[in-house]
Amino acid sequence: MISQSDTSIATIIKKEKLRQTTQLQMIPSENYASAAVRDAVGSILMNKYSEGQPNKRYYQGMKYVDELELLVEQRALDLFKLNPDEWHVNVQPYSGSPANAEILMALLKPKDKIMAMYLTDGGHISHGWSFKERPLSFASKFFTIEFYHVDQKTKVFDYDEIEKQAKKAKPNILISGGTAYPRDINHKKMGKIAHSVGAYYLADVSHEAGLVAANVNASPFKYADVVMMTTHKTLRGPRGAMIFARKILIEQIDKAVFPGLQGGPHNHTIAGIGIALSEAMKPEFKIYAKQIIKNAQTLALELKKRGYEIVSGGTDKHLVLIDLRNKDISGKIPARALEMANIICNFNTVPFDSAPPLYPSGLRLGTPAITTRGMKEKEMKKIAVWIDQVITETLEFKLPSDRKERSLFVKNAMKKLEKNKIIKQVAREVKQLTSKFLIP
Ligand code: DSN
Repeated sequence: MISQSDTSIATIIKKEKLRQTTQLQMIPSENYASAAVRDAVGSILMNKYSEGQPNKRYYQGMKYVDELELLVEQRALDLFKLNPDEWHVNVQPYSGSPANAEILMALLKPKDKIMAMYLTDGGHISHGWSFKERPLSFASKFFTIEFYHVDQKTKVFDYDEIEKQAKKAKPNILISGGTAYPRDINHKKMGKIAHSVGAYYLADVSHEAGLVAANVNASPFKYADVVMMTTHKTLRGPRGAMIFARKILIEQIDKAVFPGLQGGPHNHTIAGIGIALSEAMKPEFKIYAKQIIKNAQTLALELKKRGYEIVSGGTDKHLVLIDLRNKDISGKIPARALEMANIICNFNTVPFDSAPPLYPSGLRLGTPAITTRGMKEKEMKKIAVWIDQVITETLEFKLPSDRKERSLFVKNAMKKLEKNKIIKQVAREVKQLTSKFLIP
């Protein structure tokens, strides 16, 4: 028992548990895994090394871990209704960024070209981000990157434009997916574009994995060569990832995972993934996934009614991106003020954002975790009112144009906002609401 063996760590865990219980967790990539998933991740499976693939290992003592990994692979294929003659899955990746690096290492040669979603249009760092010419990810360091963009007006992808760009750029791989694109992706078109220029199509559905599993977001499997997903977001499992690949590619993928970029698989995590996959097969999960979307759409609509600009005008999934440029404020101070009010979200860049990533113009909100607690449209309406009340209190704090003054300015603004009576009142009301909705 940690509470007896290490009171320092036990106390931190207790405090974090209280925080997760009493605040609204609205970061779209976060969720609450079930107690069964957490049991598996804390189990004795973590004691075992198992480099290699089931029945092809470099260690002895593999009988039960082989059985486990084969079972979890089978569940992954079953959940997404995949034919094992066409698809295989590797359940060993430690998380999303390593999984993406593994896919690139498997399928590309150094300097080959990746075409991916631009970061501020909702893309992901691991698809090849550079900042001020400095490569910030494995992908941008070793490959050539070309980005595609959302339409300037609709903030939605224009697939005809992507096609034209792909014809010119001739990428070796086309990637969709990321962290902040609120719309469903047209995988059919993306697959067609990729294959018309001889590229692989990688669908990174990390964010919407649970929504795809429940059939409420588009499935990429018919059109993609490789599908990557993390397991801890809408899929509600432990932190980890899975790479699904067409049979012809799986040997390269497996080799890139081990020995390419990883050592021993985290067997305890694989067991947790297996439990999450079986939970996602239940009818209740489909209801949950539908409610995630209804909640996000209600939230978007209620915020829109209050004068907030919602990127792309709404959402098809679990996330809502507010563009605060019409309020002339950065997302940084509102995100911190919302934390004071017990609402946890994150500041985020928005399409065509000229502000720097540390002081971007948006706020990103998500509904997976609060939907797990059982909240519905009624609560979303309340939450939208609170978010509006808190952001309104921050409107006077416009960031100074001199970048060097910004950090001190934010510090001083937060000192003032700490005493704000409306924010304190919202914090109390949020606490009251959260006390009625248990966490697993
Ligand atoms: N950091 C995750 C997110 O918040 O979307 C993606 O890697």
